[in-house]
Amino acid sequence: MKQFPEGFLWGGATAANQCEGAYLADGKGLSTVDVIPAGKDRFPVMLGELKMLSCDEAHQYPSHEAIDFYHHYKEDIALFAEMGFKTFRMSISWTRIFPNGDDPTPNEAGLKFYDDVFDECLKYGIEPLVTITHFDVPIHLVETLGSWRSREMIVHYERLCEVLFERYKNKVTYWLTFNEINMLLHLPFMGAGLLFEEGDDVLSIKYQAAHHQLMASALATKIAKRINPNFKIGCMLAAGVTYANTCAPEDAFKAMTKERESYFFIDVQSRGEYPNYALKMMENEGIHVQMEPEDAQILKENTVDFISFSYYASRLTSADPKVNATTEGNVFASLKNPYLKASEWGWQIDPLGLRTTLNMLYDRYQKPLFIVENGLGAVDMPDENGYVEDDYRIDYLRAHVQAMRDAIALDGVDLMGYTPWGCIDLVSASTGEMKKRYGFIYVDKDNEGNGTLKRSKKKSFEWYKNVINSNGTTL
Ligand code: BGP
Repeated sequence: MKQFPEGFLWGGATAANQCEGAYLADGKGLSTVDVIPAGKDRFPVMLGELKMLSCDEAHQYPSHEAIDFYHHYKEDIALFAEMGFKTFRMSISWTRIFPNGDDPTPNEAGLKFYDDVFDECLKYGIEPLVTITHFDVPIHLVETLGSWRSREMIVHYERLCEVLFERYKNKVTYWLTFNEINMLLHLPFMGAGLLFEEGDDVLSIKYQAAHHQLMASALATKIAKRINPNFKIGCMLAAGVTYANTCAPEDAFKAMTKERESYFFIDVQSRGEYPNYALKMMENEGIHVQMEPEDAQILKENTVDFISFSYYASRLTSADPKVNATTEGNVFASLKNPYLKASEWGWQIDPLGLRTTLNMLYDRYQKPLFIVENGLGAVDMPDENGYVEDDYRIDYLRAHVQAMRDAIALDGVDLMGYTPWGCIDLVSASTGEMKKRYGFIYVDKDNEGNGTLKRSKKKSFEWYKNVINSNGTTL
C-alpha cells in the first residue's frame, strides 16, 4: 500500500497564548486570551456574555505563565528535533508585535523573540508553520473598536501581516491566517473578541465579524504574495464530520446544514465567494452584513493555497428538537454516539470520522489538506521521574494516523502534513487548565501554578519518533 508521500510534514502544534507565558514581558500588551479566566466564568467569558477586560490576578490565569515556552523554547525545540519533527506549528502573539494593536511602530523585542524561535527551528531543519492569530485580539482594539465588529480591524490586521511577512520572508513559508475561523460562531469572544450588550443582534454581529475576518484573510493572502510569491497561505477550520442521528431524511438534511455552518468559511476562503446557501440563510434569518463594493473581487482574487483543519471528534445531530434538547454541552454540541467511546471530556473518538472528513474536504475543494491539530486530551499520571505510560494517547494517535494513511492510499486524498495538538503539554483552551494534556513531553506544572516546569518524555515520545522516522510505516 502506498504510504505517506516523501516530504510529508510530520510535526506538532502549539499556540502562543497556551504555551509562551511571559504575558507582559518585553513590552507585550494585553490580549483577549490573557483575560479569560479558568474556572466557572470561563465559558460565559468565551461566549462574550461576561465583560472581563481587566487582568485581575485574583483570578487564576494559568496561561500567564503557562509552560514558559518564552524562556524554554531552545530546550523544547531540541526535544521536537529529537522526535524528528519536520515542521512546528506555532502562533504569533499579536500584542508582542503591536502591544495595543494600533501602535505607530512594532515592538522590536517581540519581533526578535520570533526571529530567535524561527532560527532555532531552522537550525534543526524544522519548517515553521505560523498561525498569524490564534484566539488573540489586542484588548485595546476590543475597547476602542469592539474588535472584529469593526471594519477598521482589517487595517490593523493587514499591518500586522505586512510586518510579519517582511520580517520573516526568508524564514517562514507556511502561514495560517486565523485559527479555527468558524470558532467565532461558537465562542465569539474567544474567536473574535466579541462582547455583547442587551439587545444586540447577535447573529448579525457574528456574521459581520466573520465577513471582516474573511476580508482580512484574503487581504493577508494578497500582501503575502506580493512580499514573497513562494509563501503558502492556508485557512484553518475546526472540522469534524456531523452524522445524522437516524436515517430519517430530516436528520440527514439537518446534518448537512450543520456541516455548512463550517463550510461557509472555507467556501469563501477557498472558492472565493459567498455560497448561495449562506446568502439565502442570511436573508431568511434577517442577518445584515455590510459589504463594500470591492469586497467580492478581493475575495475572488485572493483564495488560499491549502486547507488546514483541526480534528478531535465527530458530531451527531438530530432534526428533532426534543432529541437535541438533551445534547451535552461542549464547544461543539453533539448527541452521544452509541458506537463511539469518548475522552474524559466527552469528545467522541472517531478515527474513521477523520478519514470521512478528509474525503469530504478534498472532494469539495480539491486543494492540499493539512491536519494541524488532532489528539487526545487526558489526565496524565507521571511517576517520580515525570515518565507517563500514555498508551491511551498512543492508541488514539495510531488509529488516526492509520485513518490518514487510508485516506491517502485508498481514497487519493492529497495530505501535506500532520501536526498533533499540544506536542508539549500546555494550557487547555476550553478549560484554561493544565490538567487536560496532549503532549509527547510532560511539563511539571499543575492547575494552581505549582511545579518546576521540568520537561520529561512520555512513552508516546518514542512512539511518535518511530512513526516519523519510518514516515508512517511503523505505527
Ligand atoms: C482547539 C484550539 C486549540 C486547542 C484545542 C484543544 O479548538 O485551536 O487552541 O486548545 O482545541 O482544545 P482543549 O485545549 O480545550 O482541549
